[in-house]
Amino acid sequence: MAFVAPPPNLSKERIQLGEGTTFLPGKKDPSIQHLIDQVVSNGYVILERLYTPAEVELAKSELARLEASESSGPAARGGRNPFEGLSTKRMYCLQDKSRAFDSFAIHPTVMALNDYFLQPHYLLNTYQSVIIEPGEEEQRMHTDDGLIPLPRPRPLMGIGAMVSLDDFTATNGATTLIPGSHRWNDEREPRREEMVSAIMPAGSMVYFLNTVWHSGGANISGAPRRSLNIQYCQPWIRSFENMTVATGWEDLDSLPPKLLSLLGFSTHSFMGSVDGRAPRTGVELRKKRLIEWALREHEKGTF
Ligand SMILES: O=C(O)CCC(=O)C(=O)O
Repeated sequence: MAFVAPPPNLSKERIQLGEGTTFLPGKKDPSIQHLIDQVVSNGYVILERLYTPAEVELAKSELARLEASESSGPAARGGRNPFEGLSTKRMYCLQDKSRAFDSFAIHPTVMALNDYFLQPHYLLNTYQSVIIEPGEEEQRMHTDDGLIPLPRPRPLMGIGAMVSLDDFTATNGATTLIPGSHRWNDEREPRREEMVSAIMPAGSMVYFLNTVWHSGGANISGAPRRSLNIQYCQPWIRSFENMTVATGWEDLDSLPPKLLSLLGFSTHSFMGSVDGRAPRTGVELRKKRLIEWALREHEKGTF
């Protein structure tokens, strides 16, 4: 992996959607043209019954199993602030918790959409479950690129996708979105009345540009609304060198705190967190897990 010259300026190929979003179009799979058209026009598309009932059932049973376990994470029994949702349960880092969730994040249709809207080698930005319990209020309206202070029209930073593990209804907290808001400039403020609910059967996905205004809905039904929140981001949203992996974890205490912070053992709001916690805590938990794994393997005689 050599350090090579940056590519030529591709700015002229950028597409601008209204006054809100610009993006460099990537590889287009003609079989999904109708889906691309909906995303370009509304900012989102609903992909009905993308996943099999068996995949959905397995995901729900794994969520129930994980929720009961010690390693479920700090928001598994309720959010820590109104944005996470005080009556909303979240488990982060699903890719690290069970193999049952793999197929959701790499569905070919989703990858084909990402191949068009994002640049090659895009990344998983967050992978979490969002279980909105009865009584939860509407989440604050937001865009998922809200932590990046660039003026609109701004480059597309990523994609958000909500997978319904239960039917999403008008009363159980279906994600609400404002159609066309990916085209808005910075002056335009979102209004609740403009939002529409992503009503869809279990096993579906609402796929949206992260310049779209949206929120979790209020759950006034009697049952939880289970879902997966899968977000992807541009491949360039990271440092040249992967500093948190490139720095030995054995004796992090010997590094000056300022250097640790520069190496990514720090957060910008939620960015940089590990399983909903500070990255340093995440690393220490992983070290412990590795030591326990090595001891088990040693007992088995592997080494
Ligand atoms: O739960 C939902 O429907 C949306 C959640 C969301 O947008 C978020 O937490 O960023």
